[in-house]
Amino acid sequence: MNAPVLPAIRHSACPHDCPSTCALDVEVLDGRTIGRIRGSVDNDYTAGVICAKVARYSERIHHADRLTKPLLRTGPKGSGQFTPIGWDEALDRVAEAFIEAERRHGAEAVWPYFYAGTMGLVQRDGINRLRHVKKYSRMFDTICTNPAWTGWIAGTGRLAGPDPREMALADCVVIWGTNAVATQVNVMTHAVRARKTRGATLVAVDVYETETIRQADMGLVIRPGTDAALACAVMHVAFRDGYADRAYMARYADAPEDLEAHLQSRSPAWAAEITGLSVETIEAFARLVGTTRKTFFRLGYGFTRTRNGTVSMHAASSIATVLGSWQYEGGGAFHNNGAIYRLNKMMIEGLDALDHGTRQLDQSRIGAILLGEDDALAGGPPVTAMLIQNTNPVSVCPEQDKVLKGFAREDLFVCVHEQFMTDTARMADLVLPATMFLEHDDIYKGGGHQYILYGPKLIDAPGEARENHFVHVELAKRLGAEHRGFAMTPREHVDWMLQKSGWGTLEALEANRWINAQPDFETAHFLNGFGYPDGKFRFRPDWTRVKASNMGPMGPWEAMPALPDFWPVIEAADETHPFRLVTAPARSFLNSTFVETSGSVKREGRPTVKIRPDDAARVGIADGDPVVLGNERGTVGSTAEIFAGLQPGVLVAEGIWPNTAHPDGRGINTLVGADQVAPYGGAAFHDIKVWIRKA
Ligand SMILES: Nc1nc2c(c(=O)[nH]1)N[C@H]1C(S)=C(S)[C@@H](COP(=O)(O)OP(=O)(O)OC[C@H]3O[C@@H](n4cnc5c(=O)[nH]c(N)nc54)[C@H](O)[C@@H]3O)O[C@H]1N2
Ligand SMILES: Nc1nc2c(c(=O)[nH]1)N[C@H]1C(S)=C(S)[C@@H](COP(=O)(O)OP(=O)(O)OC[C@H]3O[C@@H](n4cnc5c(=O)[nH]c(N)nc54)[C@H](O)[C@@H]3O)O[C@H]1N2
Ligand code: SF4
Ligand SMILES: [Mo]
Repeated sequence: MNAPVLPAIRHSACPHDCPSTCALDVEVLDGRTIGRIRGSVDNDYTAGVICAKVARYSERIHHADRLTKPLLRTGPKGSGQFTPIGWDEALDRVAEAFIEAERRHGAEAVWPYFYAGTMGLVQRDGINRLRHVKKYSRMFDTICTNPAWTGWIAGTGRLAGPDPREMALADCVVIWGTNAVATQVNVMTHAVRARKTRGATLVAVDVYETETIRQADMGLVIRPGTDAALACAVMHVAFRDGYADRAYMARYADAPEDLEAHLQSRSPAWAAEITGLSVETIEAFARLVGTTRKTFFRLGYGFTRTRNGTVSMHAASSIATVLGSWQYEGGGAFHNNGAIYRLNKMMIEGLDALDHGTRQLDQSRIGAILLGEDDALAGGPPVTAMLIQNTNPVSVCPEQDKVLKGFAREDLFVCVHEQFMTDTARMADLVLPATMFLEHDDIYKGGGHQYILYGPKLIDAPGEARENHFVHVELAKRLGAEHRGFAMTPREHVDWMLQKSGWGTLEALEANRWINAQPDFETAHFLNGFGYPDGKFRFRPDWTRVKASNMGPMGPWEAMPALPDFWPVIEAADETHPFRLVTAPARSFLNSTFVETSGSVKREGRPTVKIRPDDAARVGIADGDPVVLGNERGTVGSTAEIFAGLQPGVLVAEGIWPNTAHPDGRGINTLVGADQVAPYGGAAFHDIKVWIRKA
């Protein structure tokens, strides 16, 4: 009998937009085919665990619907009628369109538009090199992280924190505003380890009964956008009952006396009114964290996707300072490790060519921008030509009705470089086929951990799919854009960046599989001081100076509370819109990715909206009924799912389904507003007032 041929196991990193950035072991079956993907057991953050959707990645990478040829539109925009053309002709056409746009309106009429469909730094951010050299319009990336990061930095002064692996050493883990089971499974690995080995208590705070809430020992289901009220009440109890660490605050905080005085009126009874929790629940939560030194607050993005989200993040992180939790191993708060890597992106992004005078356009307001709304264009010319990579704005951006109208403009040229025929690609004039991560070289860094990882090309791409870097280089040639970075391969870029950043060489990274960038304990726990000149945590942040970019403060920033507080600027329900809608992530999708794989679609079923039995009865809706949701921005068709784990008046729609999966062809983002979250922008995806009725 012949011994079975074992597949080669090769190492990589997950490229998707997920805080976990898992270290992967990939079964390579031959030069074109992969088998199973597993989480690396050797990497102590991944710890052998990855999500199901990436484990079955062969379904996505070997999908019959992969784009394999450049496609030129032959029918009306959005018709889906295309004809295959050669790469040279396709690139020539893009270059011609860009040159024509520049000739008519100036370089700022061209708007390269991208996001984090791949988190690889070369393939994701290389588009900026073309942008900067050509002085095209810049993109202010507001769709995901701004409210969360600004709120975090407001207090701590630095986007970093205690080693996330320390969750396993905590006696209480508070998973706040993130559905970790669905969106970053490794948080659960470390939190559950703390429960198993130390008897730690797991708390989860969300707005519906998620799988994370179900796995927690204490699940707090609150009204959307009310987290700061809960945080304030917890701190009120801490001061009232002697859990507050006054000695710690005297050394490490700016205004503890002001905070204590301010919180006098922020009692559990006050917070109960706002959050919908009972006074007993709030007291119990406050007592638990107040009496557990090693409490680790793992703060997610979900609770910041509201108009008061920045304030909520700051308030929640303030608890760890009032309690002095930062001092203990296994204690403190963590959100993201963006600040620890200090990577030199000069060559990848062409930062030496960056002209700060070029205008910046708000990613989230692409609808208003394409429709030429004056304030959205920042005083510049209309946008008449775009290259889009790694993002699907027609599906994922707010004010979808405007986005669709904008993309339908006859005088707009759009080239979409994609892996699949997404909602956005369907609206394009030209579609270019893109590689997937196992088909090109790139480097990745963890947001939710502290590793830098390399993902080499392991197999050949199907058909004529080409990597993003290839498109940047070929367009640069045709557009006369000169920069050293266009003459380098992705591997050369990675090596250059690592060396210039003091992280060694690519060769060393490949040999060691990852770089552990974890700062020492004192730094990580802010024991050498928080990231402000005086080393003190800010209870009273200067909201005009907590900068996420070089944009000035925006939104209703002047009305932001000076100290942690519930800020009632959320889109409150009213008579015509009696419900508040949250558009949470689906476990088997990743934003609008994986909506094409049958395994994911089978698990998710169809677009649904969760509604409480009493609410449903009141508006005459039964389980499985077709329904319509609406507000002044538009209407969306869905299916009702009766679900008890919500506060009254709250609806939850999971997943960004393709527009075509909804009964009337309009996606959930039709209902979402694009007004800027104060003070540095952001999209309030979980802060929407709506009405609902039976279709
Ligand atoms: N399976 C899966 N994984 C993903 C993604 C996905 O779409 N699917 N998306 C990826 C991306 S791009 C990101 S940025 C991360 C984001 O991951 P998370 O940090 O988890 O953030 P969200 O996905 O926005 O929302 C998480 C939870 O916040 C809850 N939430 C909404 N409003 C409130 C509120 O006001 N208060 C509280 N306490 N909770 C609230 C939602 O109900 C949801 O359960 O996940 C990544 N991972
Ligand atoms: N209603 C609602 N809307 C949301 C959210 C929500 O919670 N609710 N979450 C928001 C958040 S947090 C985010 S980050 C955004 C994310 O929104 P997007 O940035 O649009 O992310 P994806 O939907 O995953 O789309 C990424 C696309 O990039 C493509 N892609 C992947 N790798 C490559 C590559 O190497 N090259 C090229 N050319 N293409 C590639 C994929 O095929 C995919 O179509 O969505 C936001 N939209
Ligand atoms: S958990 Fe996140 S990083 Fe890990 S494999 Fe899944 S999508 Fe990728
Ligand atoms: Mo995101």
